[in-house]
Amino acid sequence: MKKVILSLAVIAALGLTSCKNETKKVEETTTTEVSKEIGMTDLSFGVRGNCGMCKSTIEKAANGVDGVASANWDVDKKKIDVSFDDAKTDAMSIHKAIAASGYDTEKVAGSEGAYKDLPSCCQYDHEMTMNQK
Ligand SMILES: [Cu+2]
Repeated sequence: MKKVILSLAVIAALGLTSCKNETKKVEETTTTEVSKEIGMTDLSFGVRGNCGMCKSTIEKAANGVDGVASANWDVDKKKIDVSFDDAKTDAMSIHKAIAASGYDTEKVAGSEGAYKDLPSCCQYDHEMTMNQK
């Protein structure tokens, strides 16, 4: 009798596990569908800058654009990775926002006024190569 109860318990446990797995699969599918609906676009482009302070200024400028979900500027490569909702904004708006904060991008030259207001350590060389490997 004990054996029967034990095997019933095992079956119940297996049943629960498979239920959990199914639930997880459903959740994953839903998440994928949602992100497709939102239509996130990933973009990388060159942005000049020197240091960690530049990084926070550049990323703050990019994140300030409505529709930008994430922004990560690479200090060594002089390049930014942005993820944005293309229903809300476009690449050029992000270029312009970064340029307005004083930083050169591949497409838009940085605002000279904002550049002059940057801390001296952040006043990068305008000849700097962007998108370094
Ligand atoms: Cu800096």
